Amino acid sequence: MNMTFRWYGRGNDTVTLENIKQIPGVKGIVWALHQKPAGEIWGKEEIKEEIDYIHSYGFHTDVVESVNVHESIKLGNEERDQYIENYKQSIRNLGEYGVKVICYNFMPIFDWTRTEMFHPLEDGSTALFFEKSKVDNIDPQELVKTVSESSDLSLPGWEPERMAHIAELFEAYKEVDEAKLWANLAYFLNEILPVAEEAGIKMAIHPDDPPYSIFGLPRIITGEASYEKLIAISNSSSNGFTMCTGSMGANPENDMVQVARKYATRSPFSHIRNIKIYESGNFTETSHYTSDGSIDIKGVVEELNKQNYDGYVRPDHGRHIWGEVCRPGYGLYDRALGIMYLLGLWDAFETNKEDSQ
Ligand code: DNO
Repeated sequence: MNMTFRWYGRGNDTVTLENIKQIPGVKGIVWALHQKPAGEIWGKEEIKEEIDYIHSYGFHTDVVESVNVHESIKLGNEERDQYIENYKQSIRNLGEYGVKVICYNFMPIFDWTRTEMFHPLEDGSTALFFEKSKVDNIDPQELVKTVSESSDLSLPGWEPERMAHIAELFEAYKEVDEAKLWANLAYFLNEILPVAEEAGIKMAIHPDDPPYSIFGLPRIITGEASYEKLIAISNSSSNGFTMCTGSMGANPENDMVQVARKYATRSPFSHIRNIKIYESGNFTETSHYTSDGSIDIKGVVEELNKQNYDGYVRPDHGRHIWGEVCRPGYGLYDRALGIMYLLGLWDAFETNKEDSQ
C-alpha cells in the first residue's frame, strides 16, 4: 500500500505540502493541472514545474487525478478524434516525467454529485450528503431551464464552465444511451491504451458517483458487471481501475470487500473512504472508521493486505472537523485521521500474517 494524499495545487488548496509532510506514512501527492480545461494538452513545461515543486518536498508524483475526458469523446461526436489525439499527447508527456497512473472518469456532464456540502453530523462536524429523492425529483428539462436562466439552482460540485453549456449537452446526450456510451468508451480505450502502455502508464477509471443514472443521463461504471465489460474491451495491462469504496459502495448491492478480492490486481489506485447509507438511498459521508459507516473498510484493507497490495491508496472525502475551513471533503484533519486508521489496520494485518507464518 503506497499511501498518497490528494492536493489541489499552490493557491488552490487550503492544505499545504508542509502540512501533508507531517502526516505519517504519506509517500506521494496525487496531483493534477487543475486549471486545465478538459481536452487541452498538458504541456511538458507545466508538468515539469508542478512535479519539481512537489518533489522538492520529498513526495513522489506517480499518480495524476484526473486527466478529464472531453465531453465530445463521451458523446462520440465528430470532434472526438482531435480530443483523443490531445489526450494521447498528454499521456506521452506525463509518461516522460515518470507518471505511473492516470485516474479518469467517464461520467456524462456531471462528475460526483451531492445535494449538500456541509451536512451536520451528530458529532458536531459536517460532511458531504446525498439526498436521493431530491435528485430523483429534479426533472432534467426543468434543470436545464433553471440552470440556463439563473444560477439559483446549483448543486455542489457543478462547474460553471460546464453548466454554461448544459442545454446543448443535455440535447446531445439524448442520442446517447448506455450502449452508445459503452461503445464510445471502448473507442476511446482502444485508441489510448497502446499509447499508455508505451508510456508506462496505467489508466485507472473511476466509478460513477453515485453509481447509477441521475437526471436521465446514462452512467456505466457502476459495479462488478462494469468491470467485467471493461476487461472484455481490452485486456491491456494499462486498462486499470480506481477502486473507490465510497463511490461504488453507495449502491449497497456492491460488496466492496468482494470487489477488492476480485479486482485489486487490476486497480493500481484505490480511494478508501466510508459512507453511511440509509434505507431511503440517501447517504452521508463519515469518518473512515468502519463502525461509523456502511462500508467494511477493515475488510477491504484486510483483503488488500492478503494480496500484498502495492498500489497507490488515498483517503478521501473527510468530514470538516475542529472548525477547519476547507474545500468540501478535502480538508487536512479528517483525511489525516483516515490515513492513520488505514495504516493502523495495515500494520495489524501485516503482524498477523507474520505471526501465522
Ligand atoms: C471526488 C473525486 C472525483 C474523482 C474523479 C475521478 O471527490 O473522487 O472527483 O476525482 O471523478 O476522475
